[in-house]
Amino acid sequence: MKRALITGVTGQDGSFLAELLLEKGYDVHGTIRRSSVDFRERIAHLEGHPHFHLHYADLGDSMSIMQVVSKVRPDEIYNLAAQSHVQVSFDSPEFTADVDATGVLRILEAVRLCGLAGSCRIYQASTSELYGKVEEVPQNERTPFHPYSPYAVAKLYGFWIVKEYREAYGMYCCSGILFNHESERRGETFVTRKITLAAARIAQGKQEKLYLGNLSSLRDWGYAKDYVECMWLILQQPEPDDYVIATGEQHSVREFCLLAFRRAGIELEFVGEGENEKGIDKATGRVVVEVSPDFYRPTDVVNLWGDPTKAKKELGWDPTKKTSFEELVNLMVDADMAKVAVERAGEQVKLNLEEYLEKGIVK
Ligand code: NAP
Ligand code: F7E
Repeated sequence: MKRALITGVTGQDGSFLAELLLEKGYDVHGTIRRSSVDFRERIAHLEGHPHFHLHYADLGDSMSIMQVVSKVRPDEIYNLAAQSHVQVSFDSPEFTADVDATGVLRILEAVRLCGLAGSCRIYQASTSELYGKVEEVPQNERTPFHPYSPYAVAKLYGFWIVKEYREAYGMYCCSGILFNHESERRGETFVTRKITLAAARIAQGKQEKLYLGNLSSLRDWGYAKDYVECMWLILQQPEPDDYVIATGEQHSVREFCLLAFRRAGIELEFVGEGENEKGIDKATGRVVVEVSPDFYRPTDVVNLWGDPTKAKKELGWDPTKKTSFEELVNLMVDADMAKVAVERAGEQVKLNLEEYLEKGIVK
């Protein structure tokens, strides 16, 4: 039985990857961090599985990394742990550098010091943000990098140190340069999930308006569950290498909004420009989307579009046979419509109970 270690198992990708590896018969070990509130909802359904194990470790703490690597002695490590929010990286640049850059080095050194350099394969979660202020469109493995945020600069170090250890020590370590991938498990402050949750809340009368930043920003958005398959495929190749993983399609934030609100039952029309642009509910004339400069970034990446030709040819991974853009938007909105409906039902039960208690119907 192969042993895999996933750092960042509580995240969107970590949870999907853990499911995939368990299905493939792996013994799966994941790292978690201590927190004052226990927030592990993405992996709650896996806890108790006989081949799913959790260990405390922090990418900022070499000793904890050494400890978990020496204890698990994994055949494969998937390094997904990161401060992954680009906007937050402007507010916490040093923490982001420590975790997203030096953290990668800590993993590589732990593997070497534990004598696993010849046996343990390592996947590093690299990112399309490396292309940043893009130098060509679409972007492939040969496109020059131009990182454009503290997050991207930290991830650039991660990318290069992985390449360095591959060349210097012959280690099997690879980067997946993944373009944006989303899901019903996406963090609520990333733009796609922020939109699907707001569309569901507005449609069910629980929110008035959605405030967004740059509506014209372009992304190549795929489905996270499809993308974790590539992480595994990348580590199964005869030779270690780096791969772009993308759909090969590009859409704007505005387009994402239009589809999401439509799925929630609201037909939108955008009018105006720049900070004055508004999304109007065509049926009622009500403004439901507005622009707020609070969500503008000091430097923003606005033109990401991946070319997945190499992954298609060498990994046999074909994005045209995977979840389409519209299917992705729909599945995210459907999940949030259900989540909001459950929340509303819960609130109603609470109101009823309060009323019954007040009237003495229940004691
Ligand atoms: P995510 O949902 O934000 O998950 C990040 C994970 O990292 C969480 O489990 C988090 O733990 C953990 N983590 C954060 N800081 C840590 C630290 N100091 N030590 C240990 N663990 C730490 O991110 P994701 O979307 O799944 O992305 C996974 C990886 O792929 C990240 O490295 C991200 O940068 C990269 N990436 C993502 C995308 C994308 O579109 N999703 C694209 C390209 C690359 P807590 O739950 O305790 O916070
Ligand atoms: O922003 C614009 C924003 O935060 C996408 C991470 O997983 O993917 C993710 O990073 C775009 C940007 O993702 C809002 O300015 C407009 O241009 O959803 P996002 P991201 O920055 O692309 C990459 C590949 C990663 O590696 C990262 O880990 O949308 N945008 N209005 C907004 N973005 C947010 N968050 N909120 C807004 O209100």
